[in-house]
Amino acid sequence: MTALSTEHLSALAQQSVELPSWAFGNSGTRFRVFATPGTPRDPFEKIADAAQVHAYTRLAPVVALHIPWDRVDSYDALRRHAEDLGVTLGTVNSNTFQDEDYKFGALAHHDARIRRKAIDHHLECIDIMDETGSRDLKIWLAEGSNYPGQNDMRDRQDRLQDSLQQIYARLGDEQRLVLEYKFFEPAFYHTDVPDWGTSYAQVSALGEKAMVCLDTGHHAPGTNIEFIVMQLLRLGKLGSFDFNSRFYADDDLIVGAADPFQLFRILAEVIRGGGLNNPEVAFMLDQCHNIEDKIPGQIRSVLNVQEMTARALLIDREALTAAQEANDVLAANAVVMDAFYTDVRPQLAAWREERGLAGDPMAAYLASGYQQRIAEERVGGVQAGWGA
Ligand code: PSV
Ligand code: MN
Ligand code: MN
Repeated sequence: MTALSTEHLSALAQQSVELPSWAFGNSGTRFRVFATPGTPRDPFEKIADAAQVHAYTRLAPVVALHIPWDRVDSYDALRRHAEDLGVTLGTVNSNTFQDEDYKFGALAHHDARIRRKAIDHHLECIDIMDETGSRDLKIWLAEGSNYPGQNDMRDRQDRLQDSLQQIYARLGDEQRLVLEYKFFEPAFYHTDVPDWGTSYAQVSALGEKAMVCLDTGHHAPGTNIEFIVMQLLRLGKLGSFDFNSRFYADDDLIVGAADPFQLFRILAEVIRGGGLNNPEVAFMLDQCHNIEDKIPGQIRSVLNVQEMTARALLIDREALTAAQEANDVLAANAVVMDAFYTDVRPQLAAWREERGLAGDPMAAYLASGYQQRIAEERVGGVQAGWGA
């Protein structure tokens, strides 16, 4: 078996995955939200749970917030609470999809009042970023139309650009805006930012502090996502990932669960393009745990990212280039598949123990008693914001 080298392990030691605060709240589908015992009752408890994931894996030192779901009286207090628990506050996600006013759009709306309200919401998010020390403002827009003729798609692009310019102008020197795309839902005919090309066109017109966010669940079946990763890294515009996995639509299931090979291929392109441990690229999870316990769900997720990164690091680049240059199709493919089929778990477990962690972080967490404690102490946990 090919083993991970010291160089590989030091790259893995630097890896950092950002956790979404909403993964710790109750969530579900439009049919039902099933409550999990021990669910956090406020953002402080969400951060405490996220800190558990980091404590057992040393992989997840940053927690992303969602406004207004994580609105608190004092962001400074939230920041200090996070730091006391060994984590920091990360990306601030805006929300223009749960307000009656946004039924027909927000940043692209034709009504100046509603557009102003949506822009102001983003300016408030940047005020919060100033207090939390967050670098990134993430914008996912639920905007579009359901029927041909319902809207003027071109006017909407122009208004979107104008709104984004106003938001961009408020960013501090060290802050960035990342624009997420999604091919459909909740709009079913046209979506204002449906693909990486549209996001790229919109953010390129803003400037250097605006980048694309790639959510792995937001593509049509069969899309070659690693190609998009390659292209955005090549263009210097890959600002962040929202990792999750999907079987059908925007399932938001555990990353690497539906298609570990796809995650491996994505991470191989990240490594090839210089994106691994590159501060330009934020590696976030965007997931919901509808029926499983949330903290173990997040532990499983970050370990999946770590394991697939380790396998991708094992690709013998020299052998691969040689096979490619010799047009040896099968040999080139075999180099990639050899790395993918290598079970790195025993070596990673031993390496964790060398670093003072439990070899099996999931088992260590489950044995810690934390889950039972929060189930007893917390009554009436909050919904993540999704679902019925
Ligand atoms: C909706 O599709 C969504 O899942 C987007 O991916 C956002 O990143 C997330 O919600 C949180 O707003
Ligand atoms: Mn997302
Ligand atoms: Mn999504």
